[in-house]
Amino acid sequence: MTSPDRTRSKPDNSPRNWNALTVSECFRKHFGTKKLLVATHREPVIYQPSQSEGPSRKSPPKLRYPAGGVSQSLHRLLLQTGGDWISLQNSPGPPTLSISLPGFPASYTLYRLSPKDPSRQEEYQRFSNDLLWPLFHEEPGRVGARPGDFTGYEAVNRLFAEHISRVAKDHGNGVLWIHDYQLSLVAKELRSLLSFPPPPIAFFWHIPWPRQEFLTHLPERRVLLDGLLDYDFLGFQTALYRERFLESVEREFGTDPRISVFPDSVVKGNRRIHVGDYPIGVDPGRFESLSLDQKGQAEARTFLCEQGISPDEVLLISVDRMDYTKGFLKRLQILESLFQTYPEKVGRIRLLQIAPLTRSGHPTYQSYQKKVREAVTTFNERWKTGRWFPVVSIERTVEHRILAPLYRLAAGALVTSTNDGMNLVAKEYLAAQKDEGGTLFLSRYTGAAQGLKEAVLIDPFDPATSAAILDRSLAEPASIRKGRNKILREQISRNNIFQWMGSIVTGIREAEKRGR
Ligand code: ADQ
Repeated sequence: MTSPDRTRSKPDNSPRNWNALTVSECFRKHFGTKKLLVATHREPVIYQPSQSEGPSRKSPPKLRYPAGGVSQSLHRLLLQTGGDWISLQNSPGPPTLSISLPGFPASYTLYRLSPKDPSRQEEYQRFSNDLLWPLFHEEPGRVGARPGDFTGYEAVNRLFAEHISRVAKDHGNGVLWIHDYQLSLVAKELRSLLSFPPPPIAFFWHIPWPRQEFLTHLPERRVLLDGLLDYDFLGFQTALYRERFLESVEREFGTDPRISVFPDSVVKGNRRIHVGDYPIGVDPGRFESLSLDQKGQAEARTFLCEQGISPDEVLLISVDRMDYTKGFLKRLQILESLFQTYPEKVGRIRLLQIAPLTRSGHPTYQSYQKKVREAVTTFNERWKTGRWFPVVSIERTVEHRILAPLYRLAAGALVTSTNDGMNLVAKEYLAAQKDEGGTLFLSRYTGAAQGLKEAVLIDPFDPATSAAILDRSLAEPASIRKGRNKILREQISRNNIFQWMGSIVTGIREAEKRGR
C-alpha cells in the first residue's frame, strides 16, 4: 500500500474560449470518431404528450427542458458531438427519443429506461435518497426508517449497464461518462457484461465525499468503493473530496495487496484509475446575457410586483430545491438574528425564497418541507408590520429567463447549505452581476466556498455572526462590492461549465493513455 503524497491534480485552466463547440472539438481531437455516451439518473428532457385542441385537432407532443444547469450543458455538448444518453424515464412518451435542436449540427438518441419491476426502482430510489444522500452529506440522523434495499440499487445499476452494453455493441467502441451517486456500480456491472475490452468509463461524483466517520455508517461501503474503482476515471468537485475518497480507499482496502493509492490515482490489479478534482461551473455568458435582457428584466419586475415586493426594498434571494442540506431553517435563524440585533431592518430587507419541492414522496422530505413551511409562517407572523412580511416563499421552478434578472435585482444571494458538493446558484448569481455590486453570502460548507476565496463567507451554524456579516456587507460602499465581484466573476468565467467538460474530456484521454 503506497502512502499518498497529497499534491493536487490540475484541471485545465488555460484561458481558451470554452463553449459547447470547443469541447466537442476537444473530444474529436482526443477520440476521433468515437461516440460519447452519457448516463444520468434523470433525463434531460420533459416529454409533453399531444393534447386535444378541439374536437378534431391535437397539438403535437412537445419536449421541454428542465432548469438544471448541468444536464442542459451536457445536452448542448451532445448536440455538437452527437452520441447517446441513457437515463430513467421520468415523463411519458416512447422509450427512445431522437433529440435535435435548430442551430445545432448533431442529434443524439435518448434511451429512457423503466425497470420491469417497479419495486426494484423504489428500493433503488430509497437506497440513493434515504441512505446515500444523507450519509454523504454527513447527516446520519436523516437516514430513512426503511432506507431501501441494496439489491434494488444493484438491479437498477445493472439495468443501466445492460443497456449501455447493447448500445456499445451496436455502435462500436465509445467513451462512457456516467454521473453521480445513484450510478456508482454501472462500471462494475458493465465489465461483467462486455465480451470486448471496455471503452474508457468515466464517472463524476457531484455530491460531497464525507469524512470516514460518516462513511462507516454505510454497511455496503466496501462494495460501493470497489465498484467505483471499476471506473477508469473518477472526478470529484474539490481537492478535499478527492483526498477524502483516497483516504476511504486506504482505510477500507489498506491490507489488500491488489490496491495501491497514489495522490491522483489508485491502482487496482493491473488497472490504474485516475482520481482528480474538477470543480463544476456554470455558463456565465448565458446568465449574464439573460440578466441583461430587457424583456426578461421587465418580466422579473412584474414577477416581484405580483409578489408584493417593492423596488425600494433591499432584496435578498435564495434559490434551491427544498432539501434539508440547503439549510432553510438556518437561513431563517440568520434573519431572526438580523432583525433582533438590527430592528431598523424590519420592513426594509426582504427574502425571496424560490424553493421547488423535491423528493416529496419521501417521508423525511415531507416532514422537512412541512417544517420549513411552518417556520416561514411563524417567522412572517412574528416580524410582519402592516401588510409587509419578510419572507416570500415560492415553491416552484422559475425559468432562468426570469431568474437571471431577479439575481441582478437582488442586493444579495443567501446560500445557506450545511453541506453542498458545489452549489451552482452561487455562481449563477455572480454571473448576473455585470457592473453590479450584489453580494454573494456563501455558506462555508459548500464546494463553491473552497474555490471562491474572495466571497463573503457565512456560517449557517452561527446565525449571530452571519447576521452581523450580512448587515456589514450590505452597507459596504458599491466600489468595494463591485471590486469583489470583479475578482469572483473572473474566477467563474475561467472555471466555467465548458472548461469543466473540456478538462474532463482531456483527463479521460490522459487516463486512458496512462492506465492501460
Ligand atoms: P443541486 O443540489 O440540485 O445539485 P445546485 O448546484 O445549486 O444544487 O444546482 C441547482 C440548479 O437548479 C441550478 O442551476 C439552479 O438554477 C436550478 N434551480 C434550482 N431551483 C430552481 C428554481 N426554483 N427555478 C429554476 N431553477 C432552479 C447537485 C449537487 C450540487 C452540485 C450540482 C452540480 O447537490 O452540490 O453543485 O449537483 O454538480
